[in-house]
Amino acid sequence: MGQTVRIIGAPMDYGANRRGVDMGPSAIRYAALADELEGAGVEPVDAGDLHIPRAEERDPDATQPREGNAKFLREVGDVCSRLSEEVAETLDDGEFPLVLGGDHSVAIGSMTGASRTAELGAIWFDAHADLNTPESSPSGNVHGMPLAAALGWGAFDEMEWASAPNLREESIAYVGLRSIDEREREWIRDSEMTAFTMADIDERGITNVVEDALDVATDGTDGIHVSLDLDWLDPKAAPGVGTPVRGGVTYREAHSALERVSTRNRRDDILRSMDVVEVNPILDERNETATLAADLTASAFGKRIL
Ligand code: HAR
Ligand code: MN
Ligand code: MN
Ligand code: MN
Repeated sequence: MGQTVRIIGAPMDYGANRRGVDMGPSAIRYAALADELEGAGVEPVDAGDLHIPRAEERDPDATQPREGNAKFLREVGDVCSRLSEEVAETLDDGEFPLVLGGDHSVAIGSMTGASRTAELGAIWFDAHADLNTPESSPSGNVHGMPLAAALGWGAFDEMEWASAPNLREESIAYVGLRSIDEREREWIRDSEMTAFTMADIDERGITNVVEDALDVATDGTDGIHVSLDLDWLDPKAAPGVGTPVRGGVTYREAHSALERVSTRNRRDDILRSMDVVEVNPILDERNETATLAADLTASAFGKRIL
C-alpha cells in the first residue's frame, strides 16, 4: 500500500447561504470514497468528522452580517482553527490530509494548517474566485471569501485564524473561473495570481491549462494544496451544489484535470493537502455529485482506467 490518506470530515455550512452542504462528508463517504482511494493505491484512514454544532444551535444573531459583512464569521473561525490543527498534525504524522466539506470556507483551515511549516502553492478548481473580503462581499457568505482570508486581505488581516503563514499570491492558480464579482475582477487583475477561465480551457484545452496551473503552484513551493469545489463542473455533471453556474467543465475534462495532478505528483511528489467541498446532497440527484467527488479524488491519487 502507498501513502496513508487521512480523511477529515468538516460538515460545516456556516459559510453557505443554504443548508445541505453540512451533509457533504457523509454523502461522499457513502459514495465509497475509501474503496475508491484503495483502488487508486493509497491507504485511507478515516479520522471522522469535526464536531460542528448546527447553525440553529449557535447565536441567532450570527445569521445577520457582522464584522463588516460576513455571516457566522466567528463560528467559521472556530471550525477553521480546529481544522488547521488537525491538518498540521496529520502532516506531522506523515499522512496526507484530505478534507471533506462542507462549504468552501473549510479551505481556510486546510490551507493555514498545510502552510504552517511549508511554502504552499494552490490550485483552485472553482466557478467562483472566492476572493471577497467582508467589506466587498455581495452576500455576506464566507464561502465566497476563503482565498482572501488565507491571503490575509482586508479585515482578515487582523484575524489570527485566517491568514495562511506561507501562501503567496504568485503561487495560486485558478482553473475554470466563470463567475466573478466586480471587485474580485479588479483584484485578480492587480494581483500576482494566475487565473485560467473557462475561455482559456475552451481555447487551449484542459490538459495544457492544468499543466500551466501546476507549474505556477509548484514553482518555488514545497507542495501544493488542491481545492476542488464541485461547482467547478457544469451543473449537468454536478447538480448537487448550492451555487451552480452554467458553462462549467465536463465530466471528462474534470477527470483529465485531476489525472494530470496525479501524474505530476507521481513524478515530483507535489501534493500536500486537498479539500473537496460544496457537495449539497439535498440538491443532488441520486448522490451523483458526491459519487463524482469521490471519483475525482481517486483520480487525483492515481486511479486510472487501465
Ligand atoms: N461571489 C459570490 C459571493 O461572494 C458567490 C460565492 C459563491 N459561492 C461558492 N464559492 N460556492 O465558490 O457571494
Ligand atoms: Mn497524531
Ligand atoms: Mn468555492
Ligand atoms: Mn464555487
